[in-house]
Amino acid sequence: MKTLITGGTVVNATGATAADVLVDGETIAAVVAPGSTLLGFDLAANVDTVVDATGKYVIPGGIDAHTHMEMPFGGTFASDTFSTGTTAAAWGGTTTIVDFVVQYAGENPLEQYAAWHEKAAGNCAIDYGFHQILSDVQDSSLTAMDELVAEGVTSFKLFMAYKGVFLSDDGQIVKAMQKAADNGSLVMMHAENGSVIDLLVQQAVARGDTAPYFHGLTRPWQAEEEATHRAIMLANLTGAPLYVVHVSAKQAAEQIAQARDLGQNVFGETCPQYLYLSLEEHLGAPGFEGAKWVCSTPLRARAEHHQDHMWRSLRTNDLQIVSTDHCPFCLKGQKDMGVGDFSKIPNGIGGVEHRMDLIYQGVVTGEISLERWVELCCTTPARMFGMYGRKGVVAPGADADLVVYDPNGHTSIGLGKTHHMNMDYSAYEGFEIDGHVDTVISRGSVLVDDGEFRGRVGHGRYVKRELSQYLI
Ligand code: DUC
Ligand code: ZN
Ligand code: ZN
Repeated sequence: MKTLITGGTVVNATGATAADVLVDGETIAAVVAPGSTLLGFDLAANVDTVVDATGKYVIPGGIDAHTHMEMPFGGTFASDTFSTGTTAAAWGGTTTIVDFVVQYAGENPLEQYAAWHEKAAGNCAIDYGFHQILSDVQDSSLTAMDELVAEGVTSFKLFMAYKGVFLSDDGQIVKAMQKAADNGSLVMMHAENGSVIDLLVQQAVARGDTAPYFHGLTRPWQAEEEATHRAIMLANLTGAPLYVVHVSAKQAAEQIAQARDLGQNVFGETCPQYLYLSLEEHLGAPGFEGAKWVCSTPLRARAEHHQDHMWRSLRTNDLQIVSTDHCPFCLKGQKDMGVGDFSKIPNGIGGVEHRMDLIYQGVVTGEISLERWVELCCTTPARMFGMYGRKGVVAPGADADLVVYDPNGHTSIGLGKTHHMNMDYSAYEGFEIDGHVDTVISRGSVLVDDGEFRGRVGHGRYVKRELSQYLI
């Protein structure tokens, strides 16, 4: 099966150029000048399918390196299964996710890893890899880290918050970092000071400050900055590379920038919610509505300019990746567990479907370049998490994961409009996007075309990842 994508502008992180893309089977066979006969024959006449991309961008399939499909959390499960979540991702131009295997205290990481394979196998519409969450870091966890790296799980997430659920103490963090420094894997950090947050939450609830807004006030930027700084110091001590997830506070981004300026292998991601949404407008919505946007790290005050700072950090490469931290919960039956007590609202926002569109808006408004959009959403995730070459680039030999994106198209986000995630609300309801995901191809198979889902749950394969290809 051969496909030719003609007439488009191929956009890689390194540049944009008018080119045709020849797909042979599951891989990209050639990227050639439009109408080229370099390969010795008229390409268009010798393929099975021609996709006309005139006036459109042809980009690598999106990689969302931070998702939580059907995650057991907050007394319930994230509402997207691997099946619904990866289908929604495909609609939005994402062709690979890296999801988190969960290990709660006392559980065996390897058994959990096997359990996550069972959940995902045969149930994904797009390719998927795994990071491993470690909570209590036992000696057996350290041996498991080596075995997991051999399985293609080359990154480990630790938490400095959620005591009794996920939190690792500083000694446990150092142990895991020592192992990562030794075996070349990457430590991902949820950087918030959990003890301080637990105290502030307890005091707020005792005072009767129970509305969703107080979720934000009890997870202040100081708790994020302090934990980010501590994580950087512990990484420095051990020589382990560090990737800070879901950065939302400008002070935390500054900590990362300073460490990078000193030459340390420290990286950071932010998420669309921290670029677009805010404490005042969303978490602070009247009544219980703010529950829709309860996630951690929390949305920050627009008056303090965190959102502007996140865009700036993406421009300056102080932050390297945009992921979604896709962790959806329905309002009815899930978020509403926290009516009268914000601390019982399951933490999480769904957005796997909208990342490519939302970050493209940064190109439209001049926040980032076209190439930087691709770099943040496709290429750096591939490099950071050991998939580059196969994923994250439009080049011969790479998997034919491709998106035809129409800059003149339009997308209306919201229920009954563009919304395929298993959530009873949209965190981005009413957003109007300049741009449209027209065609999505995963390893040569068309998943989405012209407003129709043509993919198949079960098409997605496990991606065994290499060590990070991004370290200095
Ligand atoms: N933050 C969330 O909002 N949800 C899942 C876990 C996390 O760290
Ligand atoms: Zn987290
Ligand atoms: Zn997360």
